[in-house]
Amino acid sequence: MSLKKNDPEIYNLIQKERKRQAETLDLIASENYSSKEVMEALGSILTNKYAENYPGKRYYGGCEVVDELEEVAKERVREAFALPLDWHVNVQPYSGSPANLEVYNALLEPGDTVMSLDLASGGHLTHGSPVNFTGKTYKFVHYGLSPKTGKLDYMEILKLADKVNPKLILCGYTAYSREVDFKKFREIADKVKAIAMADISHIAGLIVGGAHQSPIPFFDVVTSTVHKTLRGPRAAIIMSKDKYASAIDKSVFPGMQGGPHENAIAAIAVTMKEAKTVAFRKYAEQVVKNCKTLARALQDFGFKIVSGGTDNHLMIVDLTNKNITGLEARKLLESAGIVTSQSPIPQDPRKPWDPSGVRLGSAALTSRGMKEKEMSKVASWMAAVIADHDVAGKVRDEIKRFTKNFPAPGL
Ligand code: DSN
Repeated sequence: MSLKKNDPEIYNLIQKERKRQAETLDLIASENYSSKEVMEALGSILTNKYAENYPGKRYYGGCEVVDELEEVAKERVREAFALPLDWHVNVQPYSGSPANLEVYNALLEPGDTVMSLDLASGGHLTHGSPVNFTGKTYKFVHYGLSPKTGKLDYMEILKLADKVNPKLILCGYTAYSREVDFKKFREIADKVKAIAMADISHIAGLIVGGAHQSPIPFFDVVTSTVHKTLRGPRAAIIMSKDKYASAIDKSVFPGMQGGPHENAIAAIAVTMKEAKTVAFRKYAEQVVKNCKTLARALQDFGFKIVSGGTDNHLMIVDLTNKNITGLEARKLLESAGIVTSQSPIPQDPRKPWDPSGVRLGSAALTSRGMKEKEMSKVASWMAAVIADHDVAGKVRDEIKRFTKNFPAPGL
């Protein structure tokens, strides 16, 4: 009895994807390689269990084991993020988008004003994009990045907050490469009496690993996915001050979700244990070192990096001086075995599907054991392919050989 024997079509597709992951360089800033242990929990018999509601008050029998499991997962999140005693954890959100919706649903009324960074400047669809449910339901007012520096301009954010008087200010980004001053956000939120919410999906692993400041001492509610720099399963968590706990729990269940995915919750628990190790602290530090090295090496090849560099695991490469669009670059690089995502640059004159930049991240390559030397090599491959499209095939072969020396965890 095996997938290989009983469903070779799906088995073969998984093998094909495994090979693709092994033989390419993953520079997608939101991706990573989970450990075998995380995947073992995710693929376990826990997938069979229904457990609507929370430990101790489920609607189903037979929940004594998953009750214990969910408490362990919550406790490990508390430890990993060093949560104060008056903070609450919910580990049931299916992923980052539901987690954000669940917080809005708990703390806002439709039509309430919320401030966030716009998607094109590095926000997220669920941060009030007009095409998203959040943008249609709440009155999102977007702050941008300084056109001069490509960085957050806290004075401008304060001015806007004073003007629009938001009920909630959201700080959290999918494409912002600089350290965030969470204390400043707290001060702005206090001035206008807004709830301060952070979506740390991208930088959560850096925070737990000590390579980025944490918003928790300053904020009221924090959401995060677990699968980016944290290297966990595709799932999410909500951490909040106790005074919001009941509204948030009710919003998750029964407000917006049914039965929690206990297999994913087990994998969250495994992730949090891994994230507490010394090895993970070293990993987080190396992610940042690698990203800085990659940015500098690309700059040496004449690439423009939005904001002039990076403090975290990602960067946006502005391709306007390279005579290639973001989509074209993504496809060209992919043909050479370098996998990225196209990305808008601040105030991008081009459309989101084919914007002016690509986003790069160092989290996945660092999980494969690559260091500064390898980042310089990656930059030189990228520069060679963008300068001369005809070398893509040769680079593809070199990368296939190169990746053999850096086996990805879990593959
Ligand atoms: N789509 C994710 C990213 O790539 O950043 C965020 O959810």
